[in-house]
Amino acid sequence: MSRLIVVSNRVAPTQEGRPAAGGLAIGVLDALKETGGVWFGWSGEIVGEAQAPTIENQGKVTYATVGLTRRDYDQYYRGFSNATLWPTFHYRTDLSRYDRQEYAGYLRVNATMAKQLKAMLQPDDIIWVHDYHLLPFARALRELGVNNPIGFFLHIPFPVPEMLRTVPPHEELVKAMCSYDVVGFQTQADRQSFVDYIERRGFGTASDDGMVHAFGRMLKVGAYPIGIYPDAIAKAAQQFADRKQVGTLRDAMRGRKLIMSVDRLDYSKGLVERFQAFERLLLAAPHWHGRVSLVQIAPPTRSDVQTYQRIRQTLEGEAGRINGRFAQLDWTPIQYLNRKYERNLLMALFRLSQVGYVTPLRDGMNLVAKEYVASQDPEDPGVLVLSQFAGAAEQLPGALVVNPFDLTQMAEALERALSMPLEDRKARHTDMMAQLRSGDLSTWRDAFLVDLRHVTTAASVTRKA
Ligand code: GDG
Repeated sequence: MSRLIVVSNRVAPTQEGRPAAGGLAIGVLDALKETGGVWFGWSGEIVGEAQAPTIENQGKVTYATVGLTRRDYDQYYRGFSNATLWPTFHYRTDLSRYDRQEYAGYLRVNATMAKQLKAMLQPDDIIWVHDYHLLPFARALRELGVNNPIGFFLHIPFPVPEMLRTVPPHEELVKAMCSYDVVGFQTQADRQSFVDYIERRGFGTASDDGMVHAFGRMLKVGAYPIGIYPDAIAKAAQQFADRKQVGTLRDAMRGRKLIMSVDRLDYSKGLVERFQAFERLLLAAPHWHGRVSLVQIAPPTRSDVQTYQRIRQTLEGEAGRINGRFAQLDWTPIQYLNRKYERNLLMALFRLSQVGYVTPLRDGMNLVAKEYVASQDPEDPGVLVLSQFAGAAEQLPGALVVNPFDLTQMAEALERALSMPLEDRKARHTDMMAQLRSGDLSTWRDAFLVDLRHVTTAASVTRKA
């Protein structure tokens, strides 16, 4: 069996078995631990100049990490990846900026990392590249003469063509994406946006078998919704229920209902709207005063990107304002916790709560929504309130699906979730667990890798013929 090489911007070696907060790190690590292979990418360190990768073996996984120079970090990571691509791909062109130097840095880092990886490659390696930082990575490898199969998975949404066109080098980026053999998206809608861009601009065509012919290449383009391991999460949620922190919250909540939200602190997650909709519930339904609290856990990320500093301030202001308006001596409506918690503890907190409140303005998938469902007690499950703009909404029909721009609708959904009869809650939970089991994390990984191996085999057969 050929070796699997996973490439992502940030490699997250486990510290005591725990990766960083963030869906990509969690998904990739769990997927790679079973198959074994190499994980190549940035170590998270800033260095004086580019060097050969540092190698570290942990079980079946070999971590190969490289540092970034300050200039690389500023231009490639903080700049083009997180101040241009991330906001635009999340439909926030108002927060997006474009700087030619930063784009040059983005291409340069992709080329440097491709060179560093090439030195480690064996002829039958299969390469799986992840996320928006590395859109041109396959092209950079191809320019170095690498002919191995290379697949790409985008964890975040792919915007509709009109939105994509606001990124000045859009054409070059899409052309570069066509150097992959398989390009995967979270949803059919994202896949369609990519195909629409190619077809409408006359760069190529898609056929019914999922293949796209564009820029003189043939690639498989598919939707591969990322999953979780629902039963492992259910078990962890149950096992961690007797942790001290869970007990403390349980005591504090006696006689009160709990709404739980967990997100990286990011403007795409709709946190401000979420707080405001909760405020609207308190305004419309005074019977909930003193009887329900929202716990929002939001560990800061990318805190050196300006837009992230701003969202943090706004949110602190909103939490303070709403609490100031409604709090009583023995009741704080919003508990806003700006720090990271142990993952299994989060699952136990989900299990303790009556409502999971997951309302991003845009999200590729949103693993928290899936984790919330998996963590519930099947005999007394909580209700998921979920944004229609999370990829997960395509797969969790048992959720109360809301438009996060409609604060009144969100407040109504909260009311409905808090008052839902047990039978209804159980039926929804059973439905969603079945979905989560049939589309778990290994389904995602295997479906992608089967396609990557298949396309490659087909291509080599064609070449030989
Ligand atoms: C990207 C896409 C896509 C959160 N806080 C803590 C913590 N987390 C964990 C959650 C969850 C993960 O981080 C977040 O994953 P999401 O999927 O919700 O969101 P992104 O980080 O934006 O992930 C997303 C994902 O990639 C996978 O493809 O679903 O759409 O944006 O697992 O539980 N973990 C710990 N402490 C925290 O405080 N340990």
